[in-house]
Amino acid sequence: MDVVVFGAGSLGSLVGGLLALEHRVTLVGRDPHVRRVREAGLRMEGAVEGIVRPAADTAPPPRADLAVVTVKAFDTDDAGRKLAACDLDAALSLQNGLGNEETLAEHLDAPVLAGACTYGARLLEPGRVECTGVGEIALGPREGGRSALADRVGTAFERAGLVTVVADDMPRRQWEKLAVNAGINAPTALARVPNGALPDGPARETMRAAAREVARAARRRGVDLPDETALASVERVAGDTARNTSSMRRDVERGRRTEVDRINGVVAGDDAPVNATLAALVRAWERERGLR
Ligand code: KPL
Repeated sequence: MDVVVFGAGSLGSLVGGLLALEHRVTLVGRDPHVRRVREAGLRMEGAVEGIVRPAADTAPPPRADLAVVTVKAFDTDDAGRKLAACDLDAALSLQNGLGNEETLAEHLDAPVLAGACTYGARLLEPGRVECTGVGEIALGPREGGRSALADRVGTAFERAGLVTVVADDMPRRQWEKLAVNAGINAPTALARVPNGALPDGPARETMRAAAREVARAARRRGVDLPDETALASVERVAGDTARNTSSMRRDVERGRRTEVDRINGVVAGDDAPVNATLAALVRAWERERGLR
């Protein structure tokens, strides 16, 4: 399969590197990372080890069977515009937050699958990515149900050794992941603590309340996500990724814009005071630094 991975950050590089074990992959990202990958290959370390030599560029190739989109949520529109120039059979979003598939579908003629990824990744330096945790990739039609395309993409991912579930309930899974990200990302970014500081620390109730509000917002939209499922999930992930720096904390520490609009911001207007407060605080930080 010819795969273009659009967004060679930490997760995109890891997923692209793993796919390159079996498929023809082009990583699209920024220099100096893509230049280094082109010149010396991509070194994977940690839970997965090896060097692979995918193609690497700053723009997508003219054609691919599949585009895997891994850019930050606020760059999805731009990714869709750039990928529109590429002749694609399908696209898959492996991004944080809700609404990315719809944004991509506005630009692409190809069907867009939804995905949720729990692999942990860290870019160590240009050309080097660390796998900080082997997770799982769930993928399927964005409206739920099954499709031959999702089965085909799932098989291609499995052939490359990625732990993959082809799911018929992607909307529910995405809301559950939203509950996890809403509970973990902004609190760890604001307090500058690792994920594991939340479950037994002073921000435990903030984490739980944010996840509970997301579950309630999901149910209002007809998605069956009980409070208990969202709470169990946010506590499990915070524990499983205890030593991790959340992606939002990393963005804040690097002085970069965050994905708060597509995470806490999605439910902030939904009678969700904890998410509204978290979103307002992170947005205030972004505004102060001229990032929005
Ligand atoms: O997805 C994550 C993120 O940081 O964006 C979690 C699951 C919270 C792991 O850090």
